[in-house]
Amino acid sequence: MRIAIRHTVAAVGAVVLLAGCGSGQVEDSSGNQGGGAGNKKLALVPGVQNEPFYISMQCGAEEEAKSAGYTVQTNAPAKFDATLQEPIVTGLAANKPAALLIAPTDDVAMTEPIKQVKDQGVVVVEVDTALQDTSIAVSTVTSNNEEGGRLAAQTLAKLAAGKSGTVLVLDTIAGTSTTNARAKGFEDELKKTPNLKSGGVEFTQNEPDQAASKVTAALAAKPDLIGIFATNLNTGEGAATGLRNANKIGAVNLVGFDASPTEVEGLKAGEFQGLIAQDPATIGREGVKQAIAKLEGKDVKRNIEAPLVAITKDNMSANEKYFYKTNC
Ligand code: T6T
Repeated sequence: MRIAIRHTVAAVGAVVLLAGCGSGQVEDSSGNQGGGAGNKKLALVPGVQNEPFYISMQCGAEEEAKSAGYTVQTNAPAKFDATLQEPIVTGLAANKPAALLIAPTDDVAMTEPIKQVKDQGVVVVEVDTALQDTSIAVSTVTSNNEEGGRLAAQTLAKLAAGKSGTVLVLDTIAGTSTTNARAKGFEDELKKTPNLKSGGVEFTQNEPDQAASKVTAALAAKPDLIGIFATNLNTGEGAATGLRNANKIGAVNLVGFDASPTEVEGLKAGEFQGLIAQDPATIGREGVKQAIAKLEGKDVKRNIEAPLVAITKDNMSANEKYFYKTNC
């Protein structure tokens, strides 16, 4: 079920500012957006707190901002949940940043709050996830998530080496643009491997416990389960727990997304057979670059693709630079 959010805060401020310039963007005397050339504050609103993917993104963003003379204030919801992310976004009105870098937790429900901030003159850049409405952000920096799903299907096909069986996709939440695209890319690519049958897509709400229970249920319902694709970090870590609890480590191949310390340890230990790692620091860095370019009246790239890499035990050491951080 999709989340409905009420949008009340900041509406008054938005009307006043809109009346001032008519375009929905506040401009300083030089014609730049972002509420004046003196404002060097950037806000980063990730999808969830204390998670290595977003910590690595924050590190990249802070590094880039510092070298350009800007600061980044990061504030993330306690859970990957639009009802918790929305008040953080509307609360920005009290201490307006020049630009907002945001990973929207829902591709529809977060539209209105983000639009309200944009209407107050704040430059919006999407980092990682995106809204369905492409008219709000000036730039979107993300991995090619469909391609990541296709890479996961190819990895599982290789691991199956011609053996037949069912493959399950564990996605996070309907409305998370990135993981939904990964599931789609995976399912499309899987059709090219007739020995592997799709066991469908199940949602975990981004909760490791739910991922573990989905694995337990799938092992009981699908005796020919041969592989699992977990579309993100929490889902992958939970799926590994499910396989461990059932003594099925290695018997069912697990390909995860992301490269958290726990996932990397899991790959070393044989709990995962593959990981599709992203480059969150580059996403943060590029997001800041595009925000500053817009603020300073320079050219902005509307869409930027960050690198992805398929990591297995064999090529782990060559890909250490993709492992996510827990601090900068
Ligand atoms: O996989 C990343 C991110 O790309 C996705 O949008 C949400 O989940 C993560 O943050 C990992 O937990």
